[in-house]
Amino acid sequence: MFNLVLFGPPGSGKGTQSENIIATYKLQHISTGDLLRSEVTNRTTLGLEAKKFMDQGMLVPDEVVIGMISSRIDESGDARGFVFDGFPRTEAQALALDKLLEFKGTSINLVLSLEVEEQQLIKRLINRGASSGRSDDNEEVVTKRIKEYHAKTKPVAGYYEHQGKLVTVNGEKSVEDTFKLLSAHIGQYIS
Ligand code: B4P
Repeated sequence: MFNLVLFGPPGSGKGTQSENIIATYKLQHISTGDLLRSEVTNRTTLGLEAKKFMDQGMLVPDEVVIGMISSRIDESGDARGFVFDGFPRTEAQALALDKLLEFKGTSINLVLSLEVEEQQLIKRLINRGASSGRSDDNEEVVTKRIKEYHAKTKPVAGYYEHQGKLVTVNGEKSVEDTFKLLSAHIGQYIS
């Protein structure tokens, strides 16, 4: 199996690049953002709880997200590998993911961290908010999401750097050029 974490701040292109990666390398996509938005749309108990945090630009509590990921991995059957998009976002989530994968006899192979300058992130997310109507893509909430990223998510990069798995990639190029940069690293593991 090949397991990849796509890491980076809100708006760095994790979701965008995941689409290209899963199509090219036939991996399963696990996006906590998409899973949470689906729970919100279906008005489940989990979704109604998560919405309160998402609308304020805060991370959803670890226990909620970890439980959701555990079920998603269990449902995956015989996967060639996973792309984890937007997960883990805290050190507690990173530890839980290592344990869940160990239980399946596998582990994270590579963490690709998309680097994008802050003003560019804000611009991209506000642009998306204007067309998608996503409740967490307005200037006030985006600023909070970036603050939450620096406080809770950025330290996760250190966790993987310590394991020798972290590689940083320039995420400011076009979608196509960024994909080429990511592929150069993924291609060292699978074709
Ligand atoms: P997510 O849904 O994970 O996503 P994101 O951070 O908004 O953005 P992403 O990096 O995927 O950017 P995208 O490709 O879409 O999180 C939303 C919320 O869910 C969080 O704030 C949190 O509340 C909650 N949540 C999710 N996971 C959680 C977890 N594990 N624990 C706790 N809470 C969790 O790109 C953004 C925009 O940029 C798009 O419009 C795209 O078209 C554009 N773009 C992308 N690449 C570009 C490029 N190269 N050039 C120009 N524009 C580009």
